[in-house]
Amino acid sequence: MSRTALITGITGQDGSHLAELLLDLGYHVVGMVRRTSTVNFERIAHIQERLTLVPGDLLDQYSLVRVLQEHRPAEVYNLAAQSFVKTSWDQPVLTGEVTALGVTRLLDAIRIVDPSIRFYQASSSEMFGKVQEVPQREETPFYPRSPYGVAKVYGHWITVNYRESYDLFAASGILFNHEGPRRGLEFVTRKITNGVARIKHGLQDHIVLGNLDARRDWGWAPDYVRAMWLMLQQDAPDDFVIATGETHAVQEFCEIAFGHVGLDWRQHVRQDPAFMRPAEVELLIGDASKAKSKLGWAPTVSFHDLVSGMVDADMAVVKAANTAVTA
Ligand code: NAP
Ligand code: F7E
Repeated sequence: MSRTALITGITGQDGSHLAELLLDLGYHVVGMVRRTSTVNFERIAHIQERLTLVPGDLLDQYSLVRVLQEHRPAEVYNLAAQSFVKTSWDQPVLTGEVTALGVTRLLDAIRIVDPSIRFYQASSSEMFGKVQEVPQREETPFYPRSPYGVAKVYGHWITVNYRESYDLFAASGILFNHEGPRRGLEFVTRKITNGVARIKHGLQDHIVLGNLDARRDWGWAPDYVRAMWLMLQQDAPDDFVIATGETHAVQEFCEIAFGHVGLDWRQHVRQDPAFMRPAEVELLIGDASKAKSKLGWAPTVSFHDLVSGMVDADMAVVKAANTAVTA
């Protein structure tokens, strides 16, 4: 019989990639989805028939207990979160409830229903915030710079605490930014590549961004979900940094993205303080040596190919939508 894995946040970028990977590996994949007034299954539509989708919410403790009791997963991947950093200043309490306390609700449900479940927590490089060391590794002290970052620090430490208190197999992946064509349109990479495609197709003239100097360690999302799975296949639970080891400024992303379709970014990018953050994370660059040596993990896509691949994907999406409208 195939192993059952539960994914929270299956409708998100990472959830959809992880579901594909686990299906390929022969898992029975259960995805927890929250109630919405319109269906938002775009990222999993192509695999929906192979998934078991069940209702539940990280805000609702009993729904988590019920999902575990009914579906008896061997592995739980907690990817659900209020994940947009900028929104975490507008909704700090909700961010704390979902992104921080939601982890405790799920861990406690596991402790009660079946403590042999293997648990993955989606921790984040945003925990490093105002970085205390360059590059950042598992031992680098945290200094979060947003309510989101603070919530992720809580989620990370409650995962460590449940591992040490109850001997749970609870692993925390400290993942640096990872992107792809399924990235939400509000994040800077997709905002740029979608904007490039729309400008190239004559649908708009420019995009408006915030801080162009911020530097991130951007990787390819499918590589990163593979690391999540690897963490739960080890003999013992542990924490791992997952990153490319390269850092690039938002401006460099713009240069490559616009340049890829023959445009000069300086003619199409404007800045507005509305997109600046009350406190910024200026520099992130990760050291994934531990993941390389213990998990055998390495990134497969270069920064240039990541950017150009996202532009190509958005060019195709905009072209298809444009053709449908004008047909
Ligand atoms: P995403 O695209 O924003 O997806 C977030 C998911 O969480 C969505 O499926 C969303 O459901 C779900 N969700 C939100 N609130 C919920 C609630 N109260 N109960 C149940 N589900 C809820 O995020 P992502 O980029 O895939 O990231 C996955 C995880 O990794 C997140 O925890 C994120 O914070 C973390 N992370 C991401 C990165 C990155 O670069 N992508 C890096 C480090 C860590 P709806 O579709 O209904 O909104
Ligand atoms: O911002 C700057 C912005 O929103 C990246 C999440 O997945 O990765 C993500 O968080 C940088 C920041 O991602 C705009 O100020 C400039 O410095 O794409 P982002 P993020 O905040 O790094 C981490 C690892 C996570 O865990 C999160 O869940 O780009 N920036 N101009 C802009 N950012 C946005 N969104 N929009 C702009 O117009």
